[in-house]
Amino acid sequence: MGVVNITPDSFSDGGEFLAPQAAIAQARRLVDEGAAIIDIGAESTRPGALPVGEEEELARLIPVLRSIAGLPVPISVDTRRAQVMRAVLAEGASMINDIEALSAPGAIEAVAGSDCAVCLMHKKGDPETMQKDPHYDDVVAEVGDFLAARAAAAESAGIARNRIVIDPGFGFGKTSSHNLELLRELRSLVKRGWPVLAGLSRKATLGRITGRVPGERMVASVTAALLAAQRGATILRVHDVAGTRDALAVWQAVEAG
Ligand code: HH2
Repeated sequence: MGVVNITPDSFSDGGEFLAPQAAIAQARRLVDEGAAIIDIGAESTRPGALPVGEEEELARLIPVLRSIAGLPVPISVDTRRAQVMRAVLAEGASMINDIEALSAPGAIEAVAGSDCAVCLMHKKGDPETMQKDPHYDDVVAEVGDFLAARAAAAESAGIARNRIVIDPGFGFGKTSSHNLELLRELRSLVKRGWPVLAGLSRKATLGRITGRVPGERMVASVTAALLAAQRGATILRVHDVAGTRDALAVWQAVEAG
């Protein structure tokens, strides 16, 4: 899954793709590099980010979505608002990627009323404050229990099991040690029974390990994506598609024996 943030302030690529033409060109580039899904988002959720208004979110998303709807891959939209979900699904989006796991009013219904796929992500707290001393007794169990409960709620609302993907939400209300434990134990999340999406690309934990700024975290991100794939992740949410594909190709060649 190649990421395109149509925002002025994303931690990873903020401002680079705010102009529709830049976002459209980046989506095409990522497909050329081998992305199987494109994920577009118009609201930064980095720690400390402030929410964007619904009108502004749609004004950023819709022109880009209309232009890339013809690409030969499904388009996912990263949003937490039910009205935005309805609007982008009407414009041909194939997947809703929700960092709030469909907890906003009307969100479950918006997805249930379509046939799109959905990613349910775990986060603790809100972007504004979530990195202020997050605490878990057992992060792997707590995240897994939360996601299983949200997936069950989605299924009860009529979203078929084969439309659902779960995501531990690396960096969303988690310390580096929580993130590393979730990655180390990713198989236990896979065992819950839904495909797992992993998004570690350029995140702060990789910066802490390597001492590098977001733009210099490509090697660390590709390494983290490979480790997630080896532990059973089905979808890798990444900014650097070509490098990730190369790493996966080497791994798969070795495994093919
Ligand atoms: N991470 C970010 C945003 N959306 N969605 C899912 N499912 N999983 C993630 O890990 C995830 C996500 C944050 O990364 P990015 O989009 O690069 O930055 P920003 O939120 O600042 O736009």
